[in-house]
Amino acid sequence: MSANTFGKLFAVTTFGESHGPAIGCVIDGCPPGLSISPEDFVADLERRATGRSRFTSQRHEADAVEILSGVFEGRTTGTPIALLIRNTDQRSKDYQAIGEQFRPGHADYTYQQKYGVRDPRGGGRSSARETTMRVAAAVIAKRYLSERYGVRVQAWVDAIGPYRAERFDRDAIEQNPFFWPDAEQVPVLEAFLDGLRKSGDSVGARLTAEASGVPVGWGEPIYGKLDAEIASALMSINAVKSVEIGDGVAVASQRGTEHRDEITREGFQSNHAGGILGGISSGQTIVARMAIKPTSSVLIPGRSIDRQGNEIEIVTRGRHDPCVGLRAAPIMEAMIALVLMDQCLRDRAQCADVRRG
Ligand code: EPS
Repeated sequence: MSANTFGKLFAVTTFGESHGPAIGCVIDGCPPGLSISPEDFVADLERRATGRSRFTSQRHEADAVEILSGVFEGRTTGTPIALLIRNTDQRSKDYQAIGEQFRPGHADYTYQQKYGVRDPRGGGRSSARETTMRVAAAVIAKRYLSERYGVRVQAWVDAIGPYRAERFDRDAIEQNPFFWPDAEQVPVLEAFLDGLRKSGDSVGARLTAEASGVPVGWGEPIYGKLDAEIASALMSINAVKSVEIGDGVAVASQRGTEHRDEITREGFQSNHAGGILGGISSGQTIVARMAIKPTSSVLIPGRSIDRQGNEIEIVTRGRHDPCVGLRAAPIMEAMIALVLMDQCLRDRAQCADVRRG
């Protein structure tokens, strides 16, 4: 399979399957001198991991990062950084039937058709497990962006099924298992997800992310626009079905006088553009949204076919997420941070001598 590398100057290649011996990545192009240790990965990997609340898959992975290269005495050396995480809690017998069947709404069908062969155990390479390495690689990008530019990327969930966040309290986001910005709604969400889990069904979610502190000038028109690369990066996350930048789909009903962000000596007076104009960061906060479909592995029987084309009734057993969007906030942050890191290095390569006012 090709296309497992992401980024031009900060290039991340991921590898590994959900039930294989390990997953890993190689990061090429990281600036030298950045301090990194295995402990630095713990917080973000925990935020993304399964089994940390009753509302996610109960697979328990240690997600311990081994740094195999590119770091000497705690600092990056500028050479390729290889990270490895060994899989320790595979339960492949859950997937015996799936090897011969296609879950409706899952990549099982298209992987089989495209390659003529697939590793069905845990979804193989199509598993959400692959996103672990994106989050790990982005720990390095986030640290560089934060130390060098003060960039901060934060994502949260603001819609789950029929529920919408009613208030926005940034401090609440990391205090509940839903990355939800309104603490008062958390008991309602708990009851909803408990009921959903018992019923054997799943549900979709929407997330929003902000990147603050991004300087003006990152992004490469025409075919490397910052918004285009963020959209592509977010769309590459499993189960993402829509991406919006700034006001997103709402621009369709806006007037020019409503949408434009007026500029005074104090700066922009609004941020409908989501911090990007002409594919280049404007210096305002970058705002992106994405919608994640409901997990396709559900306990409720549905119609499908097997590899021989026979019609079957399929029921997926095993340890699945009732709402995979609940684990997507750190993944969304990671993809935005990786795009920003790459665009930062690309901007410096071409425009380091430009004086910006
Ligand atoms: C996943 C199915 C489950 C999840 C997995 C994603 O795998 P398993 O059946 O092996 O428990 O646990 O998520 C992870 C392991 C992870 O680290 O994100 C899927 O079908 O995508």
